[in-house]
Amino acid sequence: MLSTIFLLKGKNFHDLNQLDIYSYPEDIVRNNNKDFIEKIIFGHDQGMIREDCRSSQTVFRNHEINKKNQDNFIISIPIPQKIDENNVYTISINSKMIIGLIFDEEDNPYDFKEIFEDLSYELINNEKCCSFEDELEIENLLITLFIDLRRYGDEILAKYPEVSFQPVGMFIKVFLFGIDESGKTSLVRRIKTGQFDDNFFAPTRKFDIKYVQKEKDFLAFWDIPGQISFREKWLKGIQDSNILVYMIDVANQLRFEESKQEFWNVINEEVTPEIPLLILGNKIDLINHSKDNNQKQLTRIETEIIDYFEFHNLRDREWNFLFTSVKTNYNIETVLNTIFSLTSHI
Ligand SMILES: Nc1nc2c(ncn2[C@@H]2O[C@H](COP(=O)(O)OP(=O)(O)O)[C@@H](O)[C@H]2O)c(=O)[nH]1
Ligand SMILES: [Mg+2]
Repeated sequence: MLSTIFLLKGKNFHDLNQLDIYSYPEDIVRNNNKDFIEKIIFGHDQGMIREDCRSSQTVFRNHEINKKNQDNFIISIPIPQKIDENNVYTISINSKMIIGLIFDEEDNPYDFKEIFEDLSYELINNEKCCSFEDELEIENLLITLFIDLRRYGDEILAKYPEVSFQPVGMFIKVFLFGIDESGKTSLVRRIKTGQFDDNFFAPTRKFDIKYVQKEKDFLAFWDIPGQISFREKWLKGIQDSNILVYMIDVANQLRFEESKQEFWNVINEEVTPEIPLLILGNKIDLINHSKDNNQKQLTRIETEIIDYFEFHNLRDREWNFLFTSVKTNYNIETVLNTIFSLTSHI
């Protein structure tokens, strides 16, 4: 599985201190030493894999720059390298920048050759989504590439070859959305690890795709970050989802209006009504209810929420509502069962 994407950019590749390094979602500077970066640059310089060289005097040639066509970025053939435990696959752009992928050890980078070349070319030259001058643009480029490559790896490479040998269960892509603080990241964590932590800090800036295996079936949770700048990219991911899961913090009525807007913005963007929807009213533990009228009260709140959010305006889409508490584990197993039953046709 693709674990990290990075970009190296610098006027002078001799001087690692002057190199701008971007990476997602792991910080490669923290996890790897200077050696790692040097080996990557050396690999490109020589056009071959050289594991043993640690020379800091390697020259990064500019032979690929096409002076006549400054507009088009020239993308080199990807170079695979095994550096320490890392399975690295890199392309250079105009011989001035390097974009690299780090895979798990068992992956074969050649499986990604065409898609890596094509996507990079498409984004950089056809869509011209990045001039490499602006940090946010670079970050967005890396995120887009990461998401698309990872999806390719998970859905095309991982899914199909295995089927013929050992039939696996379903691969379900869950598109999880809702305003921040509703408990999305906590839910995925609860499902994955069984844990809940009030003080768990989940950065919202970075995208998050978490994989959960339930017996033979495989769930990929796309937990969308709230930041406006990343949203567009994420919304592209809706189209091939198998189920949408929308989460509301039922204890925070002050944000109901905002949450409702978020819901309809996403739903109106999403044009395929075949994708079922599961609505979760989370943090039900925070709403006081006496034991006696528990069920009655829940039904009343459910009706109020459905009215307020106008879920009855959902026309053709199959949908379901559940109260949850990620904190007390209330209905979490039911969430999984409902996801399976709503997607059982795939
Ligand atoms: N009381 C209560 N708190 C919750 C529940 N689920 C999540 N939280 C808390 O709500 C906050 C936001 O959760 P988080 O998962 O980061 O929300 P996200 O922004 O939607 O991903 C965190 O402090 C969680 O501990 C729940 O069911 N009950
Ligand atoms: Mg979150």
